[in-house]
Amino acid sequence: MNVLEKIKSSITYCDGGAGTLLQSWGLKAGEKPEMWNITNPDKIIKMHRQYLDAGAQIITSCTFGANRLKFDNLEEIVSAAIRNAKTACNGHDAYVALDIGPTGKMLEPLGDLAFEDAISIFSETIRIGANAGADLVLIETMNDSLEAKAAVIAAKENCNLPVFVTCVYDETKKLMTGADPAAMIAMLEGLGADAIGINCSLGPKQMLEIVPEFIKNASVPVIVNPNAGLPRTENGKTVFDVDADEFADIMCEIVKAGATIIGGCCGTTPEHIAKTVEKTKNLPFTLPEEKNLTVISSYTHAVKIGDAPIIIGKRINPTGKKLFKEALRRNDINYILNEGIAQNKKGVSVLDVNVGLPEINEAEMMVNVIKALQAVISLPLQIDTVDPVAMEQAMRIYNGKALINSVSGKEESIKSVFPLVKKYGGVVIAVTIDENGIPDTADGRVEIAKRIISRAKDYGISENNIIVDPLAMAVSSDSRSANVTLEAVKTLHAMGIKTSLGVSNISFGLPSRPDVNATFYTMAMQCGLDCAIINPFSVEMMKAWYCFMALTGKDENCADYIEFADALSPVVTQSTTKADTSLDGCIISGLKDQASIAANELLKTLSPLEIIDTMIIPALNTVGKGFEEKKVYLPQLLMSAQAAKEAFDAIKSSIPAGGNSKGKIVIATVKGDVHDIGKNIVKLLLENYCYDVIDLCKDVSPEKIVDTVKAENVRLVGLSALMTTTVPAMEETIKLLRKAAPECRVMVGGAVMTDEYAAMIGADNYGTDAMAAVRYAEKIFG
Ligand code: B12
Repeated sequence: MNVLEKIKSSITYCDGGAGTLLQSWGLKAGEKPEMWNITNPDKIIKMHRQYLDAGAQIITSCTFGANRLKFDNLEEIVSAAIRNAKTACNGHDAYVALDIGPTGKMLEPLGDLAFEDAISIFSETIRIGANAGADLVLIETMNDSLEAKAAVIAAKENCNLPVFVTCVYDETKKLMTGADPAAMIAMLEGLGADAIGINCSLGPKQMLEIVPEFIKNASVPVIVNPNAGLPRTENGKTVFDVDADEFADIMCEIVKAGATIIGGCCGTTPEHIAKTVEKTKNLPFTLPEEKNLTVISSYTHAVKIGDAPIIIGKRINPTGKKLFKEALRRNDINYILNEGIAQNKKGVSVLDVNVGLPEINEAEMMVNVIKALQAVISLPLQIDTVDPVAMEQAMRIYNGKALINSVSGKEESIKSVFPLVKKYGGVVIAVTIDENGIPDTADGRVEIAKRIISRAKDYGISENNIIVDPLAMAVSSDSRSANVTLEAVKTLHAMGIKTSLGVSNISFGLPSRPDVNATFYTMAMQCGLDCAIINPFSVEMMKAWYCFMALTGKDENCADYIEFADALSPVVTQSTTKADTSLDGCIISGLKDQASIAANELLKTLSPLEIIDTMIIPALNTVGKGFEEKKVYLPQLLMSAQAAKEAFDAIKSSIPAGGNSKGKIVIATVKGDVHDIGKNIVKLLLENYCYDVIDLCKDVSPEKIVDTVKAENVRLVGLSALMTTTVPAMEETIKLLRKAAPECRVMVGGAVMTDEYAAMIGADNYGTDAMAAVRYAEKIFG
């Protein structure tokens, strides 16, 4: 039986954590366990055997961190790891999973690792592991959806092994970079993962609460590998509190909730697995049902198509737009971002992205626009192009499961689009046109739709991943045209096939087009239309949509309609398409270039400090609050921080440089902390007051600070920390400074700091803001 047959026939047991066992056999803190595949193979084999004896049927190779960024001898390590696991399996009916953990670097735009480089890093490990004889690839502990996507693509491109993927969710049921389970399931099932689930970070009790989200959305078997409880620190050591018995009891509940592939992660031992096997083995085995959902996703959430009509914003498209075309020629991505942000504010669910212009490189532009949009907007995108190269590159880089516009009934189109949909996942809009043109009857269009769907199945793409666009044609040139389209929508809807329309074609050549469009839109929704590509700045169209939602009972208590109607003041109905370009607006939206322009503009009327205090800091506070409330995601937080930095840089150049130095001051954001905006303001002000500032930047080790203080004979140090978790690093730095340079004074600051904290960790002074740093420096240097 291969592993895919196995997971579909009974509960399948994975192994548990490696760390606890290996440490008890001599693995030192900081030593890389992967090396033990070569230096201590007997112990690695012994660990695997203990798990196999406990009942594990899938054991994971000791290759979690095995990638070329961390090891020069990758080939040797990975082959040895698979060999050790296979040796351990002798005499056991078990499978070896090639374990793939995160690269350890953040992907762009959050970090500096390019998406294709991530794919290449994973590919190398996967090729070696597959050649060495692994039975499956287990991609685990992923906390970023884009990195998970890179790993799955690498697996699919480099081997034919089954691919299992588990990610790390926090207690708010989201990945670090924002994705919820439904979004991850949509993307990973689209990419062809064979089993999907959760591991690490949480204990079984917390995971039990997430399992229903998986069962509700997944069609493939669900994996649950919890830690032995929530990790906590005791005397500098990480400890886990859930013992084998309690663990196994909760795992019973997890199996009852629908998970069928189970094991453990950090802190779990062979005993945890043995107890789990013993207590769960006689429980009923039920696989998740095939969901047949039509669902797309972004890097934060999934959008299900079919419940209520969905608006696809159509304004990122150069057709008939002079300014847009010029922006594309100028490579003005900000113009496009503004269109996206403004449509997002209007409440669309998906953004159409079309950047096709004969004179530009569409594929390159498409990729850049998708990256830029996904850095600041969390809506799913519709990739709208007829260029197969642009389509493939966009689908590859897209963080989620995209909507694709479009495939037609022409064989040429089918042959170029469907292999991409099969490989990358996606929901594709099928337009009812073929080699013979557009049929002028509803039946003719439905026939093409059926043929496209049947051809999709030949490629292994299911009907739920196809949305049919039966095409709206100008009613001014054929008075039957609206009826034909509506009839086709109705028939397709009755067949359970999802539909979409580009609505505004219908009014071509007529006066007062928005009224015609809106009426047609309402009629189409009444026939069951699922999606429409519309201009969300058309008040008529939005009225049609809000009214329809209210009238069909899809808007509870008509609340959305009332809010919409209230906002329809004469000013709003001017349908301005401008995003907010005030400085705080730019920072909140994460628009870097515009933040810089806005800051320069403000300098004409405000002082640099006024801008910092009344614009930059409040905007960052708004974003920070949104982040805390999980309304803003890490990528957006990062873009806001970059926008603040741009504004800050603009202001900096207009502050006059100080005179002769009054003294030397070292400043740094402490180890483990990368927040440096506040520290930079402190630096700016100190320099402004004629101090010679040695800026050690961020994430600075205590040793480096001490060395600099000694080498430069410095009398004052300013330390910044913004996280509760980095206050200990500040304390450590102060301790070292006291020993090495007792005469040196230390002032501290940063959002988490308070007077009490500062006293507790032995600082000489606490400053609430940058001015306080200057005042203290004046005191020290006289
Ligand atoms: C921007 C930002 C980021 C940016 C940082 C970019 C950069 N280059 O700095 C990015 C996106 C990278 C980021 C990442 C993370 N962040 Co952050 N981030 C923020 C945010 C929104 C604003 C911080 C800021 O710049 N404020 C504006 C500046 C001007 O204020 P300030 O630093 O306090 O400085 C002023 C004073 O304190 C003082 N001061 C500062 N230093 C010093 C030093 C001295 C000597 C003196 C006298 C005075 C002084 O003067 C300054 C001017 O008046 C805050 C939320 C918030 N509103 O504070 C969260 C926040 C700090 N981040 C947080 C978290 C959790 C994270 C992440 C862990 C997220 C994640 N899950 O990965 C990572 C951490 C990465 C790391 N290892 O450090 C949490 C911290 C929670 C906590 N209490 O521990 C916060 C509070 C958000 C939240 N509520 O959850 N973040």
